[in-house]
Amino acid sequence: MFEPIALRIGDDRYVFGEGRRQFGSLELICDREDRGGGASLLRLRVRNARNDEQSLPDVAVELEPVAGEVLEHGWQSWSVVRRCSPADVRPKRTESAKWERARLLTDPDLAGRAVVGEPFLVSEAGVVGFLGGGANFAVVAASPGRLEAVSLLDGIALGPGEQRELEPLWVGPGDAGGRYSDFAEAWGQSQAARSNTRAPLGWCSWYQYFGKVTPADIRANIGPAKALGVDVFQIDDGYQAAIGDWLTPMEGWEGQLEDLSQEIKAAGMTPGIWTAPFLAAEDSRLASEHPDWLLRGPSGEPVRAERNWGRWIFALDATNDGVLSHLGHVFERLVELGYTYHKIDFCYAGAIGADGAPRSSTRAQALRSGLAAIRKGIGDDAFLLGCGCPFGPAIGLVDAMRVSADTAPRWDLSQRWRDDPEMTGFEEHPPSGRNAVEATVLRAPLHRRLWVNDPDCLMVRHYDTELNDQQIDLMAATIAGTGGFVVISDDCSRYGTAEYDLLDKVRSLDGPGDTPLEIADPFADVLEVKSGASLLAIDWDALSEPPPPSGGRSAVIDAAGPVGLAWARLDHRLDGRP
Ligand code: 9PG
Repeated sequence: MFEPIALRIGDDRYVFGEGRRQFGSLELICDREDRGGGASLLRLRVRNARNDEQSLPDVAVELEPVAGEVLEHGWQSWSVVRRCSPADVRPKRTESAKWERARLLTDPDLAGRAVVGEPFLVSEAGVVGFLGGGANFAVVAASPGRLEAVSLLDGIALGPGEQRELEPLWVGPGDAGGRYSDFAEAWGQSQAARSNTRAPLGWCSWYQYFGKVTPADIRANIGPAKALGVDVFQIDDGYQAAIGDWLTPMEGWEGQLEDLSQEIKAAGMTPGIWTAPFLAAEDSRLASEHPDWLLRGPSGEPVRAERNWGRWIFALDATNDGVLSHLGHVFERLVELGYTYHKIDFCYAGAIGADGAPRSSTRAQALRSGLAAIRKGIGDDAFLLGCGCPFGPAIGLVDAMRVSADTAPRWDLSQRWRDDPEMTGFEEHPPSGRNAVEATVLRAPLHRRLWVNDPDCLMVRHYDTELNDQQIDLMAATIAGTGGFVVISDDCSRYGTAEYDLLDKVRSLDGPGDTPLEIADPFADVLEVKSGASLLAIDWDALSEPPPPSGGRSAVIDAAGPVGLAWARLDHRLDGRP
């Protein structure tokens, strides 16, 4: 199972073999190490056998293909995560704009051509995936009758006689659920994961106030949040003059960041703040004052990383020393202003790279050095939460990672997202309650092995929402049953009995449920997530059935099956009854 069959170097294919071999002007050294229990590790090194510099092609190992279902798993927090057949490649994705494919996939050219595990593929026959992630990106691509583990070397230059070690490939045939945990364990260990940081109870402004948040909204929540036992009080997007200008307040926010951090601290909570450190809006001060810091394509034009906030957004070049010292400065300053909890968002922008431009470091190295500059700026004791972030380069630098698409105060996609042609084939990506639940459940085994999993915020409110009671319960159960990192995002000055009761129920699992998690069988009809003390069961068909003819897909959830089941099982274990 998963036996290596062939090597592919650029466009050339060779029979697989271990040891040292020369292919044209490149030498490849391949070792295989037994990791016990049937798992093994494949280590590849490439050496430039020429007398001059050469640019590295991608290097792939073709493996015996697998039958049955696999898990598509995209590289960053909001990428698609879903169970599917390797034949379900979603050809429509080839029609999406390049920037959209580049933000959701490690390799935009694979969109619509393969079902990809980035950087690991869970299948019914076991798991194949790359460890590490700070040196180079890598993916495992499946299509009918074909399985390839590809190291993406981004065309970087290797000097004469120089050698480079690629991230190692972990090959673990066997039971899918068990192997998923084994892989996550090995992955975390390979890059010194920060997996033991205490997870605070948080409050976040985004899912109640969105971009229109005001200092008055923040003040209205400080007292009530403290009364609920909130430890970290986090201001999200909406305080800054422009994307990129984090230290310049938007109108109405002058002087408020300083004042609010004092008030939050005086109430006994830790101030937290949102930034998107690798982005710069086209009309930001950052972009106009430091045009040399922008990532640029071969003809010199800034690379468009994002279409959001009603404009084009550029990416910073994280290989530029000026950018790295800028990041260090911004985060030192935010700490001086009192903020020691940092949600850093849209981090994929630090890793998109510019096609066709010469590179001295890989995209993974670029992102990792940017993240390291941020960690240095905030210091070792501050809490760092990655979001919109490719996973591998962040391991060992972040304390927590968003592992899902955005949640929303509605179960299904809003009309805006359903009408967006860019989303065709990526329907699991845009904000919705369902999308947050599905990815959170399918990524549960990463919790406390790579970091603390952030399932996105919990809205327990029964006002200002399109969610019905069952959907709110299911979302709460999912968060409680996947590690219990709870960040509420409601106007909590309006909480009543229903909200207090639900929050109590979720928080009762905080301690006992916060252990490394196992998925019994990722492909089961009723998917079970187990911690040391809790069991969350989700009826998968009820989550993902197509819409009934009469209306939205949420009707399926109204049938109460998965909701009742989830809470029944959680309560069952909590009470200690058989
Ligand atoms: C603030 C928000 C919140 C949220 C983050 C992130 O695909 N998209 O267009 C897309 C837009 C926003 C987004 C995620 C994806 O949300 O996850 O919690 O902080 O930014 O702008």
